[in-house]
Amino acid sequence: MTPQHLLSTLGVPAAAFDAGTLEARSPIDGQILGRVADAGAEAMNAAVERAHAAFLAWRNVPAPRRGELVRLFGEELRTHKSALAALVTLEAGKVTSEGEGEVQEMIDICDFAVGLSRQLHGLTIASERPGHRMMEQWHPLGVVGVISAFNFPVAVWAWNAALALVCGDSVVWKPSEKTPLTALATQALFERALARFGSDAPAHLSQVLNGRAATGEAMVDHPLVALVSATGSTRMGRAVGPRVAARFGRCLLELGGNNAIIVTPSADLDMAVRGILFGAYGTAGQRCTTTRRVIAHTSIHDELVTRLERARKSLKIGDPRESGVLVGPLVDQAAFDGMQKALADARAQGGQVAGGARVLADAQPNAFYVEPALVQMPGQTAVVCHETFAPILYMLRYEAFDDALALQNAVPQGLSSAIFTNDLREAETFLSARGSDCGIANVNIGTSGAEIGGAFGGEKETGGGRESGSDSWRAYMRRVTNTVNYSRALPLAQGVKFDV
Ligand code: UN1
Repeated sequence: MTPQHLLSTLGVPAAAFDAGTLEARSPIDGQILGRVADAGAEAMNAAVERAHAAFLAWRNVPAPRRGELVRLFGEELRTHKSALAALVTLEAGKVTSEGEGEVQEMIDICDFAVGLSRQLHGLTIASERPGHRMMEQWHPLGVVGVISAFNFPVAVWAWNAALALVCGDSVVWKPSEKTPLTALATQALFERALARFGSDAPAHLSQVLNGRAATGEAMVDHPLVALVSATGSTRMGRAVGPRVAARFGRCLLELGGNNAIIVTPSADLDMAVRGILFGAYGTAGQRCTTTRRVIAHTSIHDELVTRLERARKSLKIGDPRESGVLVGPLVDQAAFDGMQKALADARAQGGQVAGGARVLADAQPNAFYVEPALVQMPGQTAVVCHETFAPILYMLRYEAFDDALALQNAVPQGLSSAIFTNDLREAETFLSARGSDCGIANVNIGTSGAEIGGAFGGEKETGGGRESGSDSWRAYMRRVTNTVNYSRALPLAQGVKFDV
């Protein structure tokens, strides 16, 4: 199906993607898929004001009823899963099953949010004063601004929007400049759900504004945006975080990762090899959870390298729509240049590089396909500590388990981590307070491909935010502590006397 056909199947009017200064290109072949308008700061400011008006009405709609809207949206996603997934593949270059997995992740978070819409619980708290009761309530927060990245062009928005909507917030979305069309399609599906929902949903409950930096900056700076939830590079987070803090807004940051897998002597190597391959080379190394480092015990290091090398060379690279292809293209030339620079740095820092070359350049001169790279490093040098958004796996060795833990934690990022071991002591130590310092720590599975039920995010330069499952919803609400006095006296707390 052509991109135009997919977009119209998904309900996007042609006028939305056939004019404008932002070009959407397919990483598959460099073809222009469509052109969209760059909204700009003024349009963003107006959208935030409309969103705030929507919030003022939506916060009064009972939460379970708000959940009904998200349920209807989940139905639209189920109906149009393959079309939206195909568009994700075209615009982000993901292989078909990963495109479908991404839409499934949206459906999953909708289901989660529907249940949550009846569970936005607060606590009751024992008061120290007689005849008093304390409790806390969670109330809608306001306008939630979402900044998303090209690599999960729709699922990460859905994590935020599904929760925000049941929490009683309105949503304004600034998608990646590289993936404006999947955003328009998602919005069109949301509007279908809105049309079926009924008149108690206010206009402008969820809006999408494509654009360049100025569009996003206006959102970041707008005092009516109560929460900015931003996914992307640490560089982007460093720009966004302080600006939101300067106006005392809330930020939820999900930034870079530098995720490692420790492989110990007792590990099931067949499983470890599979986990590492998907983690390192799946999505062409373009997930924030991608496995970027393996820390292998000296006794199994060489065997692991041999097995990984054999498997790496057999991975089918190419058009992500073709069956059997596991590694699609890099998103653009800048990603390719970044990868080549990292490999040159790795060589200069003593690394032994296998793979990494551009392939299919004759057939696809405007696209960037690469052989995934495996790099044996003499130690955790500067390039290993840096997140390069490409399929490069650095191999490191360790002798003592504590050294493996130290290496795992000695990078600036703290998103995901894993250990392959059959030794209970090692596994539990890895998960303990003195183990992995990441937001995600796994045993005998890889670093990527998290389910939506858990809280997703990480520490240090990853930004500290938590999205998706568990109690991440609390970031989208404001907490109010209530003390109710049902006695006839007015005692003060802490025994303070103020008798008049
Ligand atoms: C991201 O790369 O920004 O855990 C999100 C995973 C996916 C989400 C990744 N569920 O790999």
